[in-house]
Amino acid sequence: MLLTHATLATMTSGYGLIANAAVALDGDRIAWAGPMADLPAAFGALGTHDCQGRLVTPGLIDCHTHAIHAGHRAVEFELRLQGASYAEIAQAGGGILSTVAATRAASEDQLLALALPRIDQLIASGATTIEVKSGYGLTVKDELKMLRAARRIGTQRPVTVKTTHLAAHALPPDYKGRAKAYIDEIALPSLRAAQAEGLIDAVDAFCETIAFSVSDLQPLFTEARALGLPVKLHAEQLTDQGGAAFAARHAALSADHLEFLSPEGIAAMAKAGTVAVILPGAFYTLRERQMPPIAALRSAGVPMAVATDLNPGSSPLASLTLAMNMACTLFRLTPEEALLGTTARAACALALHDRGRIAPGLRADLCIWNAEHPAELSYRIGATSLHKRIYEGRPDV
Ligand code: DI6
Ligand code: FE
Repeated sequence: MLLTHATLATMTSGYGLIANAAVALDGDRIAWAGPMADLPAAFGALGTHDCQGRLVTPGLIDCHTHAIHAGHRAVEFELRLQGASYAEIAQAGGGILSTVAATRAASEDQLLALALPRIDQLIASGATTIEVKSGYGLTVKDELKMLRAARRIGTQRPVTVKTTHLAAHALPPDYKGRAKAYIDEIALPSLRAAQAEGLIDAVDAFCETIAFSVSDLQPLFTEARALGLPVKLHAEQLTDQGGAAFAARHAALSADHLEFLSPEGIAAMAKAGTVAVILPGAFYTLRERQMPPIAALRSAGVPMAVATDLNPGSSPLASLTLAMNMACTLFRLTPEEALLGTTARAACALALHDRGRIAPGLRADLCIWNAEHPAELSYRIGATSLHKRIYEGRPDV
C-alpha cells in the first residue's frame, strides 16, 4: 500500500514534517517514507491511497489507562462539586474502593464487555496502542481476572494492548493500617501468578499518603526487577513522597502524574532516563492547583509523554487528542511536545521501540487526520478529526 500527497509528521525529530510526502507500507511495516519526488520507482506499483494533503502521523499511544473496571463514580463527582476532596472520599471508603466493589462483582467477560466501548472511544481519537492496568481487584483472584480481561482486548479490536500489574493501587478495608501485610499477602503473590501466566508487561503502584509509601513498595519493586519486569509509578500526584526518585532508582520506564515532583526527583529521572507521563485529565477533574514542573522537566531533558489516565474516579477521559489539548492549555506544553507525548515519548514509556515514529522498519500503525498542520490536533477541543486509522498495515473500514 502506498499513501501519497500526505503532510507527514514523522516525529523523528520534533514534528519531522515533510510536505507532499509518500509512505510505502510492506505488510505490517513501513518500507519507505519521504518526499513524493524521491519515491523509488519500485513503490509506484503499490495500491495507492491519495491523502489529498491530509496530515499523517504515527498511530497514537495511550501509555496510562485504567480501562478495565466496572461501575462509574458520577455520584462522587457530585460530592466533589459540593466541596468534598478526592482524598476525603477515599478515606471514607469511597473512591477507588467503590470501583473495587463493582469490579469484584463483575465476571471477566463482563469486564471485557464494559471496556470495549471505552477502547473504541480511544481508537476513535487515534489510538493504536493502549496500556491497561489492573488495580481494582485487590485480591489475587480479582487482579488476575482484570489482567485476563485486559489481555483479551487485543483479540477483539485492532489495537495493541500492554498490560500492567497495579495490585498496589489501594488498601482494601480488611488490610486497613496493614500495608506491608497487603504487599506480602496480595500484591507479591498476584505479581508472581500474573507473571507465571504471561499476563503482564510491567508493574506499577500508587505511591501516596492515601495509598502506599516508598518503604511499603520496596519489596514489590525488588521482586518485579528480579522477575525481569520493568516498573513505573503513580508518583507525586497529591503530595511529594519521593516516589519519582524511588522509581528512578529501579530504572523505571516512567513516573506518572508528578504535580508535586521535587528538583531531586527531576534530577533522578533525568539520570535514569525515566519518562515523565503527564496526566492533565486527573488534574482537571480534581481541580488541582499545583502544576507539574514542566519547565524544569524540559530543561533537565526529561522526556515527557501525555496520556488519558482513563479511569472512573479522577479522569473519566477517553480522548488522546483532548488530553493533548489539556496538556497544552493547562500545563503549557507546546503542541509539538504534546504530539511527541502521545507518539515517540509514549512508546519509550512502554519500552516499545518499533512504533511512535514514521521510519522504515517500524510498524505500519498510522493516523490520517482531517487536518493540515500537526498543531491542529492539540488546538481543537473535543473534535474527532480522525479521517482514517491504519493498524498493522490495514486501514480501518
Ligand atoms: N491515580 C489516579 O489518577 C488513578 N489511580 C491513581 O492511583 C485514579 C483511580 C481512581 O480514582 O479510580
Ligand atoms: Fe492512573
